[in-house]
Amino acid sequence: MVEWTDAERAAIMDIFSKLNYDVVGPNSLARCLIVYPWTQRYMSGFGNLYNAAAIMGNPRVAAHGTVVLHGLDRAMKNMDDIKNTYAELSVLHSEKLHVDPDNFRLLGDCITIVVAGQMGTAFTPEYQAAWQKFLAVVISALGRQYH
Ligand code: HNI
Repeated sequence: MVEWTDAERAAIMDIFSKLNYDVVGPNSLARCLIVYPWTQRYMSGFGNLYNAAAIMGNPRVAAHGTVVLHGLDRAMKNMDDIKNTYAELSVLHSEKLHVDPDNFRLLGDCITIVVAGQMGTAFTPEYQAAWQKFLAVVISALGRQYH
């Protein structure tokens, strides 16, 4: 069971309250596909990923980026039981999509960079500490069903 202080809970809630999921999601996933091009292999059905401009303008990438942010929103709303909240999602990524779990950390890093860019100075070291802990729990839960 993950323990959260009141300050950590408040920081995570405040961060999400400030995010536009339709901006952060698409920018984060596009960034991940550009910075770590091997992650594109999972999006082969997404159409044109030929270069950074194509990826940034790809509507399937944008739509899926938003889906990912709403996935994180579910974890935020279930901070005391992220592991079970993500059990099915972990099985999906493991057994159906065969996503290498290391890629969760790569996408997580890209999301963090976009969140920091969106929030600017409001993304304090204390906020980042809570955010990194939240992402670590999410990534651990997503990797839970991998064998
Ligand atoms: Ni991920 C589908 C959430 C990381 C590749 N992913 C989903 C769905 C959610 C989701 C939610 C939709 C499930 C459904 O349809 O029921 N993915 C997340 C979250 C993270 C994550 C919260 C980590 C922060 N996914 C990744 C990574 C990759 C990835 C790192 C590959 C690099 N995900 C996929 C693919 C799909 C997917 C591929 C299916 C998309 C589709 O439309 O078929």
